[in-house]
Amino acid sequence: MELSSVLKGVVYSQFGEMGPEAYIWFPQDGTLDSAILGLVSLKSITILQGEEGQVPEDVAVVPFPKYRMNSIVSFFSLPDTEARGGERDATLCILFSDKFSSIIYKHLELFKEQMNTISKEIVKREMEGDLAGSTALIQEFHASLLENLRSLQEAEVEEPKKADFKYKVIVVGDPAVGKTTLLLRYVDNCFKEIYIPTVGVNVSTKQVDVGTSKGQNINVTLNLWDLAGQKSFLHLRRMYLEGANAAIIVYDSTRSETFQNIKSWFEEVNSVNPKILGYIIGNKIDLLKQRKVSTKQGKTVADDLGFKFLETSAKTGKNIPTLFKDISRSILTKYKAIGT
Ligand code: G3D
Ligand code: MG
Repeated sequence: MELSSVLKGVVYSQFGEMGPEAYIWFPQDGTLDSAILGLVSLKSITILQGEEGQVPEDVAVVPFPKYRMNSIVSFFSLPDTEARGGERDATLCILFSDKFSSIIYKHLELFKEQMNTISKEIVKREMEGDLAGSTALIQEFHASLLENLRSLQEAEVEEPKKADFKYKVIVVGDPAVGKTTLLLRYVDNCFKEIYIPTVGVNVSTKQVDVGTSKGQNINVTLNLWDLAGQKSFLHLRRMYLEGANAAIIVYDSTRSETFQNIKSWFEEVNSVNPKILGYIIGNKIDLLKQRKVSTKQGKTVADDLGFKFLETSAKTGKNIPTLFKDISRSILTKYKAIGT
């Protein structure tokens, strides 16, 4: 696979006199045209300034659906004696094809570290007024990202496990509860994600070794369906839900309204796919102090609906392997008898 189809570019933007502008970018072959560059700088810097003037510590994942791209943005400030507060906002943005969003989620920490290093280097160059130095830096960063992706890809294609059974698992829930993070951070081969634009769905795969039965090792492949973007669920309901072997309904344990909406998600799923094997997942349990929904409340609702219940953190990975293992085992028990 051409890795340039995965990596779309690197853009360094500043909040200049005229507002956000792309300052240095790579590649320079015209694939990043002025419309894309304008949008990238505007959106990344606007997000930065949405945080009440605080520079967010972390990086953010920012989608550009119009260009079928997804990005990681890291924020930093440039010393500027003429600017208010003596600082100017800047962002560094890595653009990926959104077919490969799982690369972002799976390797977020790695990219984050590299972006922090590069932005520090940019600040140094800027203080010296070394524009050529910053330009070379962005270009080198782009090249090193390609190199990085190559090694990640090589590491992933080794030893594909033999999958004995394949199943479709759908994930639903309110926006921002952590569906995509939960699925993509623990995906097996992030170079193999499939995007179905007509439905606005990302399908990633997860292979689960469920142990041995009658002396034979059994592997299960889960095709995990995740809604991309904010497309209206109503329009794609049937295609999304049909043929699913299991459904995961996710809520955010720090936001009660996402918990209250479980019932309506359940009804959506149930209307097309009654008696489906289902899970209610209370996510973000790493945010101890912000918790609004108790384990007991979650369990009670799941019991009422006849779904299984687990609490997870897509951030720390807590209970995610357990979830996938349990889904695989339960699906096997439910469907194996009637073939696949
Ligand atoms: P969605 O696909 O359900 O819309 P996302 O949700 O996976 O895009 O996640 C929304 C935000 O919640 C993301 O933060 C993500 O990092 C964060 N998140 C997801 N799961 C967890 C978790 O278990 N713990 C914590 N602390 N955060 C989580 P950003 O800031 O990128 O929007
Ligand atoms: Mg999502």
